[in-house]
Formats: sequence, C-alpha cells, structure tokens
Amino acid sequence: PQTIRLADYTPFAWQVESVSLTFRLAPTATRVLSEIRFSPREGAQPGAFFLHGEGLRLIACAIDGAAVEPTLTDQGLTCPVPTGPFTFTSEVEINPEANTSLNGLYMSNGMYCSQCEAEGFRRITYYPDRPDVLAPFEVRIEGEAPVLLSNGNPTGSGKGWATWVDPWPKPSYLFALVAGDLVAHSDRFTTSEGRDVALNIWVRPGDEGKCAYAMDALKRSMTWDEEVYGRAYDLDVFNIVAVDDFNMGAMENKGLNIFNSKYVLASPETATDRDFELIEGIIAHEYFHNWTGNRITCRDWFQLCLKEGLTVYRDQQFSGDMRGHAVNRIDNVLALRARQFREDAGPLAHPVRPESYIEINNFYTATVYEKGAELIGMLRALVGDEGYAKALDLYFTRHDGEAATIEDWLKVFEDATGEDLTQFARWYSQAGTPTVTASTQFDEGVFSLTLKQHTAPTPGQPDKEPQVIPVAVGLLDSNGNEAVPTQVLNLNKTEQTFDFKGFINEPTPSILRGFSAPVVLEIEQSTETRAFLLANDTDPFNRWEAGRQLTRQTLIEALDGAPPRPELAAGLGRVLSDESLDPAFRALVLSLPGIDDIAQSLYDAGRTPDPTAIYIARKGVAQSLAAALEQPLGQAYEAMQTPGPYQPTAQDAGKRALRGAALGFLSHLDAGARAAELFAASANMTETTTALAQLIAQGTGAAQISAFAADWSHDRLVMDKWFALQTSACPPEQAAETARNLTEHPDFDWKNPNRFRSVFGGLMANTAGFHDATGDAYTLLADWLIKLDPVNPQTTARMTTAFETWRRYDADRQGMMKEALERIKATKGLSRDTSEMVNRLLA
Ligand code: B3K
Ligand code: ZN
Repeated sequence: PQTIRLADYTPFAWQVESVSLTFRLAPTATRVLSEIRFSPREGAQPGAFFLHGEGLRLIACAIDGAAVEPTLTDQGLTCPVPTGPFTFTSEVEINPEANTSLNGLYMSNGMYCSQCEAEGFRRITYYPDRPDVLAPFEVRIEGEAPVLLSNGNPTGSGKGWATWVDPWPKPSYLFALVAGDLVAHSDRFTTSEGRDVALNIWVRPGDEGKCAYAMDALKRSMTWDEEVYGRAYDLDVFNIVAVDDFNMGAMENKGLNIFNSKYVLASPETATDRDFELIEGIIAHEYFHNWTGNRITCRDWFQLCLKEGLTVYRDQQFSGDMRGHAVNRIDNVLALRARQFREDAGPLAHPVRPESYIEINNFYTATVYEKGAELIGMLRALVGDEGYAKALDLYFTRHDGEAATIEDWLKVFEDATGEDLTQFARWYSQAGTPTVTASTQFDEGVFSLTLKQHTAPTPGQPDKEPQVIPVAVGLLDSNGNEAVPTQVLNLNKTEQTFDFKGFINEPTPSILRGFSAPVVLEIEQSTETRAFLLANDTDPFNRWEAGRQLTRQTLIEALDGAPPRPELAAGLGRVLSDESLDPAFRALVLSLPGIDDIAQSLYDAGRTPDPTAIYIARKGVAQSLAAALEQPLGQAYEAMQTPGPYQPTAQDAGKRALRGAALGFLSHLDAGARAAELFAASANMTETTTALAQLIAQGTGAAQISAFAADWSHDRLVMDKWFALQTSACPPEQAAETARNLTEHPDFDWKNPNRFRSVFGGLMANTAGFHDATGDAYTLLADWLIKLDPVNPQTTARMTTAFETWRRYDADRQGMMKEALERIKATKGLSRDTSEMVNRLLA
C-alpha cells in the first residue's frame, strides 16, 4: 500500500465549476449519473486527468457528449481531455445493500445513507475526491422512499423524486444523501441576518418523541455561534438525520448532518445524563463545522486538525458556557489524558498535523481532535482574548470559501496580533507529551520557580526541540489566600527560572492552573502541600488536580502495601461535605484514577504495572475510604436526591453524579443493598445504569441484568448500554467470559458498530479484565477483529487501539498481545486500515 506524504502535495490542475448528480435508487443497483464542468486552473500544469473511483461499475462516460473509453484501475480512471473547459459525464452502478463498510452510499434498516469523509465519495461516482476541489452541487434523487434528502436547499419534489441545490462550493467529502421512511421533528430559527431557517431532525417513525433535547441544543448552538463568533447559518434548511449504523459519532455534511442515533435520541427513561451532555456537545460540534470545516475547509487531509481541533475547541467553549467551565475543563482533561496522553506515550504517537499516512481514516484521533483543541487554547492564552477574536475574524474574512492550511491559520494570528509563532508551530509537528518538571527555591524573600521541559522520543522523531508552553501560575499564602494571582509564564527554552519578589513567608505555588498546556507536570510536593491545595486552591482545576495527585499517590502506595494516608480521607471528606462547592465538582474530586491511569504512572516511573494488582489495591483504597467517610457519604447519598420529574440540566446531573460517586463507595460496605434499592425505584436511565453498574461490579446483579433486558429488549440504544455495562463493570476475572457469552446473545448484531463497540469497547475499558493474566480477552478480541475486518475495516482498525499499551506490561502479557497482533497482521486479505494500524502497533 502507498504512503501518502504531506511533502508531496500538488494542487489539482482543474477547477470544478459545477456538479450535477442524478441518483436512481435501488438497493442492489443504484445508478449515479454525473455531469461535471471542468476548466483548467490558471497557472497549473495539467498532468494526466485522473478521477478517483472505487467499487464502481462504469456504464458509460463521455467528454462534451462524445463517448470516451478511459483507462480504469481499482483506484479510478484516466482519460485524455481537451485543453480548454469541458464537461465530463458518466453513469455508474453501485450496490448500497452490499456496502457493510458504512463508507460511501449504504443501507441501514432499509434507509439509504451516505458517509463520504474522508474518501467515501469515490465509492459513489468518479470525481476528484480531494478536499481542495470545491464546487456547487445540484442533486436529483429518484426513489420510492417518502423522504429524499441531500445538501443545500430543496428546489422541487414530486412523487418519487426530489431536487436539491447547494449554492456553497464544497468538497466532495461534505456531500450527503439520505432516503427513507423518516419523520421529522421540526422547528424554525431566525438568524441574526434575518434568514428564516427550517430545522428538521429526521428519525424513524416512533422516535420523534426523542428529539426535543437535540433540537434545543441545535438552537442554542446557532445562537451561540452568532453571539460568540459572529457566525450565522447560511441556508434555508438545516437537516439532521439519525441513523443506527454509523462508524463514528456524527458527520457535518453541508446542511444535512448525519448522526449516529445514539447522539440524537434521548428521553429521561432511555438516556443518561452523560448521553444528554454528549448530544448537546456533538450537535454543537457538527453545527459549528458549518463555518470551521465547511465554509473554510482543509487543503489536504494532513490539515485535518485545522477543522477538527478548532471545532472541538469551539464545542468545548460552548459546553463550558452551557454547563460550567470548571467541571467541563476537568472532564476534558480527564478525556485528554485517558486517550491522547495514552496515544502519545505509545507506538501510535503522531503529530497533531501528521506528515504521512496510509489510510487517512486512521488519523481521526485524540491527537488530531483533542490535542488539536488544546493548541487553540494555548494560542489564545498567548495572544489574549482580544487577539484571539481579531485573529478569528481575520480567518473568516480571509479564507471563507477556501481550503486552507495550518500555515494559513498561524499567519492569521501573526497578522492580527503581531506575534511571531515560529516556535509555536512546533506543537503541530512534534509528537509526544512534553514533561514539565518544576522545582522551587525560597531565598531572601525571593521565590524562584524553575521549569524544565523534555519530550521523549516518539516513532520517527528521536530528538525534540523545546516548545513554547504557557504555564499559568498563582501563589498562595499560608492562609490559602492568593498572594500572586494567576499569571501565564511562557516557557520556551529547555530550562527557565522565574522569580517572584517581596515575600516574608514562602508561598505555595499552584502550577499549570486550568491545565494551561497539554503537558505532564512533575513536581515534588509533600502530602501536606497537596492536602493544602485540595483545601485552598482558588483555581478549581488545580484544586481537583491536588486531590487527584493525592489519590494517585495513595493508590501507588497501596500497591506496595501501605494503608491510605489519613490526609486523603480528611481532604476528600471536607470537599464531600462542602456545600459551597458544585456537586459535580465534588463528584469529580471523589472519583479515583482508573487502572489505566495508574498503570501509565507506574510505567513512567520505571515500573512494570500489573493491572490485576492495581485493581485489588484500588478496591482496597475505595473500601477504606468508604469506611472512613461512611457517615458523610451516606449523608450526601440522601441529600443529592433529585425529586420531581427528571431534568437533564447540569445542576441535577451534578447532584446525580455526586450521589452516584457516594453510591460507588458505599456499595463496598453494604454489599450492594443501596444499589439494589435504587435500581428498583429508579425512573430514569442515569440512576438505573449507575445502580446496575455497582451491582455488576459487586457480582450480585444477575436478577437486575435480566430485569433490565426484559424491560428494554425493544430499544437498541438502551440494549447497547446493557451489553456495555456487563463487559465494562464486571469483576475482571469474568470479563472475557462475559464478553464471549454476550457475543452468543441473539441480539449481538456484530455488524452494527454501536453493538460491537458496546461489547468490545466495554471489555477494553475494563482494564484489569482486558489484561487478565490468562490472555483470554486478547484472544477473544483478536478473533473478533479478524472477523469484522472484511465487513467493516474502519471500526476494526479503530479497535486495534485496545493493544496500544502492550509494551507497558510484563513479558507474558506482552508476548500474548504481540501474538494477537501478529495473528491479525497475518490474516489474508487484511484491509489497508487494519494493516496500517497493526504494523504501527508492532513497529
Ligand atoms: N468529520 C467527522 C468525522 C469523519 C470521520 C471519518 N472517518 C465528524 C466530526 O469530526 O465532526
Ligand atoms: Zn469534527
């Protein structure tokens, strides 16, 4: 397979003036007719004329009406073309029903649906399927389905047909088509520019009662983007479609977003607080892409973070505004550490802007998305809020309608603010998480903070240059008052010392406030200092972080047989009972670091982690904390009830989160009694799943597992939870067996990505279970990935990341994981997607 390199980029030699498509839908033989106007691009050197096309049956094609016989390969066609403008027409046949990859045009429960990003459009028709070719599209759909949708504005419809015109030039990856028996939950929105927009969320009949929350989130997103970024919507309709078979979360197709149904459909009975939060965030994310992604797109796929990092940053800002910034930031950092730091520390590490790939779908990663968003936050910290606003305005005016690059993006910041971002650009090209080591000195009233940075080698990058790292620092006096309020230190050398003068007593530093940079901070701190910061830090992120450090230290000491230090229970107890603190924040302080987190910490400290031992130690710590805090935990459990009808608000969700955290501890003392009671009484999915997870973890949930299935067997999304809870929450020694049994369940529809991910994503999340010393889970997952690969390469490739930490572990586990990966690698006919992943994992 061919390696694609950023350095090899060349523009396409033709401009596409217009595209006109006709679809004659039929499940196994859809005809696609295209008429594409090309004209030579000024100054471009026309090489051979090549159009992408994969899995297409070419019926006929012509140039300016005269039939041509192109040269066909499995990647596309070439043919001689005139030197001036010309029209290329073609007719191809495709088979949506046979398309299980969910890439291109496919069928899901009788509905036609498309997914074109990154390179799916070439499975629909012959086209220059690259993001830097933008064109206006006209689409005519002929089919029996009552609802026929494409991008842009509707221009006509009749029995068996509909036409759509999208006036905004777009790359082919934003094309979409949906046809099916759908019903709409509709609303309207008037933009700040006075445009009256019809909003529709299209779902299968019966689901229309579960769209209100998504619709509300959409309207709030539209308002927010007008108010905060000055960006209004630009078409007369905005359609969202929910589909059950989808490889990822959602897709921002112009005017026709397509969503995994799990990120649209919600009711109190079926969706958890977390689901509501994700729906809000993902609806916003896809909507925000209309400007950051669609109006300004990427020149090539190496620039993916240009749209994804920025759009994640925007959806995080939005969620913070909706739900509170402190808790939102902690949640985002937890996710960043769990997924992106893990990626950066292993064989799949790559820069935010990668320089080569074999299959681009393998680069829709936490690094491109979440680290990409962190880079935007750092840029903002460097140029200030005003500079950021100016730069964004310039970005939108300068590049609207274009396919841009990271260089364009940084130039906009330089031009708007006068900053030199040469060194900052390293964040886009250097992989790996920098470690910042802090040490302090106090001498004659001067407090000195020395910061050193180091980034370990990553694949293909043995040596790293120093990066510019904004480190937000505040100093506290001995009463916990702010002696020096937060200021941002720009660490841009390997080592720098910053002096603060005029102290009588030594202050306590609070470093990397708000997690101002995606780095690992190392600082030697006593347990007392951490307890002091947990009690007093005025920065909520660092207050939480101090608690986190304490619990992490306690867990690691417990592995070596030490009982928890009394400071921990005392500190957590104070936070737990502090009614001035947001319950959601208190819940986060009480949540113990996961096994994967501890395993990485041990590995970083030069030790070989044993997931089973960590599981046991973690359980022991939870038990002793529960015993020490039984009374306040019991009180919180009672006090955090949310009487009355369920509301998916951040306030109520926070109470339920704290109540759930308390339940998690208390279940160690009451053998699941409270959880069983809660399960029986619960009228919402949040409490039901919280209770069920505890019962499963205690190994006492058999009756409730059956009851849940009896209640919900008719609801796919709820049953996904049922599958996932069992593999993720069960005692580790039962995990592989539980997963194997579930694969034999009649409802284990393994070709449905949500269902497959429920069972195996759950198994991966059960760290001690996945890494159980028998190696059963490794074998089981490898067997299923080998089975899934020919059906759905994208989902298979993504799930190979279960093995990305294999080098952390002992020789036995390493051997077994390596064998699993080698077995996948040796599979005949393995997809390009999965083969790239296993090769990188093994390299
Ligand atoms: N842009 C899409 C992701 C496409 C993934 C292709 N494998 C969704 C999003 O980031 O909003
Ligand atoms: Zn996105």
